[in-house]
Amino acid sequence: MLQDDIAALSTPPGEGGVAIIRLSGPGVIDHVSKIFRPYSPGLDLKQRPGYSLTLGHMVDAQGLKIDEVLIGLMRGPKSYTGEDVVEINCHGGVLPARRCLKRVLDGEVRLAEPGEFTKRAFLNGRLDASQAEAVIDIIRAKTEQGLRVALNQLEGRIGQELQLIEDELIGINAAIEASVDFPDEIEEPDYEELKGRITSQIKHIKNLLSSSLRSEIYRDGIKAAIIGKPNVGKSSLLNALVKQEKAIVTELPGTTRDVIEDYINIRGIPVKIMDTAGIRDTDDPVESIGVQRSRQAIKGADLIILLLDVGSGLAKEDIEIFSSIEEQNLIILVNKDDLAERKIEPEDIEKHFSGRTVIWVSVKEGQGLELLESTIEEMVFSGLLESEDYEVAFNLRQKRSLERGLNSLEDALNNLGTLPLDCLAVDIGGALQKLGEISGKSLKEDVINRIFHDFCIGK
Ligand SMILES: Nc1nc2c(ncn2[C@@H]2O[C@H](COP(=O)(O)OP(=O)(O)OP(=O)(O)O)[C@@H](O)[C@H]2O)c(=O)[nH]1
Ligand SMILES: [Mg+2]
Repeated sequence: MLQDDIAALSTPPGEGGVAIIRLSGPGVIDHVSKIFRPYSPGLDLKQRPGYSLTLGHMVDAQGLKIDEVLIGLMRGPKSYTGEDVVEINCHGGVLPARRCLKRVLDGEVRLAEPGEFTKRAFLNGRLDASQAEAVIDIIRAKTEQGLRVALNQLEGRIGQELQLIEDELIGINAAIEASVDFPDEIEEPDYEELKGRITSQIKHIKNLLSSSLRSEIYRDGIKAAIIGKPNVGKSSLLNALVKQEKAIVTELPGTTRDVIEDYINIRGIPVKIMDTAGIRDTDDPVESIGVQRSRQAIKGADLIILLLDVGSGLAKEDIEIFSSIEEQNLIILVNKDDLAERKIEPEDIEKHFSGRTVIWVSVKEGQGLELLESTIEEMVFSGLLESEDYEVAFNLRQKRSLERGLNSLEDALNNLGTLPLDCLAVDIGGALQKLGEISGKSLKEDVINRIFHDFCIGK
C-alpha cells in the first residue's frame, strides 16, 4: 500500500532523558539522511541495515547543529508499521524535541494523526483490529493484571479464539451451499447435526463473553465513592487507602467540599476512589454545592462505601443517605470502632441495615481495612466465572459485534427446519460478518477511523 511519509513525537512532552521522534513511510530514510550528519565521515544512512543505530547531529538548512541524535532504522516490513521506520532519539528537553520535529516536518513529511502509526500497522496486516486496540490498553493499564490482559490481547488471543468459531461456521455454510447449488449430487445436510454444530458455536461465544467479564474489570477498573454524613472519617479513609495525606482531615464537620479522586490498586483491580463532602442540610452555599456533588458521585459509582460513626451514633442523615442508594454494590463501614464511648450497637445495624455487608473498622488504627479490601474484591467478582488466565477481555465495540453475531446464530437455529436452507446460510453469513468486525476483516472505514481516534499522537 503506497502511503505518504508521517512523523510525530512519540514520547510525552516535557523534560526527560531522551525524546523520540518517529517517522514512517517509503521516503523517510532518504528524508532523514538529508538532515542528519553522522559522526563517521562518509557513512550513508541510506545504506545502513535495518535495526541499526547511528550517532551524529541533526543539522539545519545551513548545516548548523540542531541537536546530537541517535538514529534507529527499521526497514519494512520488519517494523512496527510494516513500512520503513526511523526513530530519532534526541535530548529529552522541550526545545530540542520541538526543534528536531520542526526540522523533520520541513520537507515532504507531514505530522501524523493520533494513532496513525498503529493504524498503518493494521492496514499493512501487522496487527488485527483487536490487537491494535490492545496497544491502547497496554498504554493505559494501571495494574499488573490489567497489563497481562492487554498483553495477551496484543498476542492475538481474541483473534485465535474467534478464528476457531469462524472456521466452523464457514464449514457449516459450505455444506449448506453445496447442497443448495447441486441438489442432485449432494444430499441435504442432516438437520440434527446442523443444530448441534450451531448450538455448540453459540455456547462457545457465550463462554467467551462471560469469561471476558473478569478480565474487563482488571482492565477497566471500578469507581468507588466514599459517602456519609460529615465528620465520620471519609477523608481519613481516603488517605489510609492511598497511603498519603491527600485530603484535609479535621475534627470540624464539613471539612471536605469538593470530590477528591485518586487511583488505588485493590488486589489488581484499578479502583478510582472518590472522597466526598459530608451529606447534610446546610445553609452554607459552598458546602451545599459540595453536597450536590456528593450526590452526583453516588449516582456515577459502581461501589458505594457508606461510613457511619460509632462516636456520634446513628442519625437521620445516615438513614436518608442509605435510602438514596439504588441498585449499587454497597459496603457499610462502622468507623471509629476504637472509641470507648459507643453510640452504635450491632442491634442498631441489624435493625436499619439488615442483610447488607457491614464491616466494623477503625480507620485511625488501620483496623478492618484488609477486610474492606477483600470484601471489595469479592463483591466486584461475585457471580463471575473463576479464571486465572486473563484470556480475553472484549471492549464495547467488540462485544457489540459478538452479541450481534450471536443473534444471527440464534436466528439460524430458530429458522432451522422452517425456512429454506439458503436462508440459514444468510444468517450464518451474517454471523461471520459480525465476528469479522472484531479482527477487522469486515470493518467499514468510519469504524476503523473511530478505533484509532482514541490514540495519542505518536502511537
Ligand atoms: N477515634 C477515631 N477518630 C477518627 C477515626 N477516623 C477519623 N477520625 C477522626 O474524625 C474526624 C473527622 O475525620 P475526617 O476524615 O475529616 O471526616 P470526614 O468524614 O471526611 O468529614 P467531612 O469532610 O467534614 O465530611 C477527624 O478528627 C479524624 O481524626 C477513627 O477510626 N477513630
Ligand atoms: Mg472529609
